Amino acid sequence: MSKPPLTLFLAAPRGFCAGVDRAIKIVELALQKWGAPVYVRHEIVHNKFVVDDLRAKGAVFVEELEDCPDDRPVIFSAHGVPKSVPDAATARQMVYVDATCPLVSKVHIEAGRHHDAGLQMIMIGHEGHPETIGTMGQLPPGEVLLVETVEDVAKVQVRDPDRLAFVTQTTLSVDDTIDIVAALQARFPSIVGPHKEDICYATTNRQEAVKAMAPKADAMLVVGAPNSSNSRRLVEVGARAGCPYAQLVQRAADIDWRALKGITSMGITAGASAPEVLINEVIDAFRARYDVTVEQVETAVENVEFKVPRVLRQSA
Ligand code: 0CN
Ligand code: SF4
Repeated sequence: MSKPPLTLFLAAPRGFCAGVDRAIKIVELALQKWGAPVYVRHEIVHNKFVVDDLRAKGAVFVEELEDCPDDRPVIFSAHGVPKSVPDAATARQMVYVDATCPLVSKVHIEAGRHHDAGLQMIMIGHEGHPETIGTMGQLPPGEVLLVETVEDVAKVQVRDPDRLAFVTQTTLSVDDTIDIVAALQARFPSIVGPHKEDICYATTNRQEAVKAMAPKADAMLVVGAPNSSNSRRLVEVGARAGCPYAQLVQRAADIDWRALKGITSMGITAGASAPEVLINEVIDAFRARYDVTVEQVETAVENVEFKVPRVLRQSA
């Protein structure tokens, strides 16, 4: 029986960003330099397959610094950590390497600068996400107020409406954040902030590509993990841009083929923490069932690269 035809739109850019690439490299280089075990506080990036692969090479993943011994190196995940974490590691004389993405560190520095200038901070982010915890944890408790929605902006209680600044999580929905920033500026006209927000280039570019691809496709899959904020935002963006079916899958085995019955076009993208092998696995699953014609939907070309910390460079 001949396979049904399928146009497979591939969003570009998709998959790994420079911060994820660097964070994974840091764990690999640390294992080379110090041998196993090397401890990693939190999933280095939000992807089970990346984590399992590094675990097989000798990394030990824990949620808290207290779960690490004093005498083994520890790496902090790409999402960033509260100031108390490196402080505690220093107090215990531990060797640590910070794999926080430089674009997250930039937000930490911004928050510190505003605080030093005497401004109270508002963070736009998702409650409980490690990046939000890390950024809020740059300042003393109570100094950063969290808003998640436009409704939260109306409710937030500030110390002085004329002495405020805002920062954002790097992996938010660009469109939702525009609305939240506008609400903040309407309620607090003198609020200080970044030029637009702190959403990173990778998040922005992946959402742009989905917006271009989604209206053309009968259905769309985002390769990524359920705890990956940027991946989940891509599903929302796809649905809002008019794709009738947008779903997150960790790998090919998660594809609900019955839901895709009758489609003639399909869009595929991947979150910033999803490895290329899993994207290819998903594409191959379509090739096995359909006569696939691949079309790239490219809205940007990325050439960002971040260096690993100096302590790991000589062994590279
Ligand atoms: O999926 P990630 O590990 O993290 P979130 O999207 O949940 O923040 O991707 C890397 C992003 C960072 C920092
Ligand atoms: Fe850095 Fe953005 Fe990648 Fe997060 S998604 S690691 S902030 S480049």
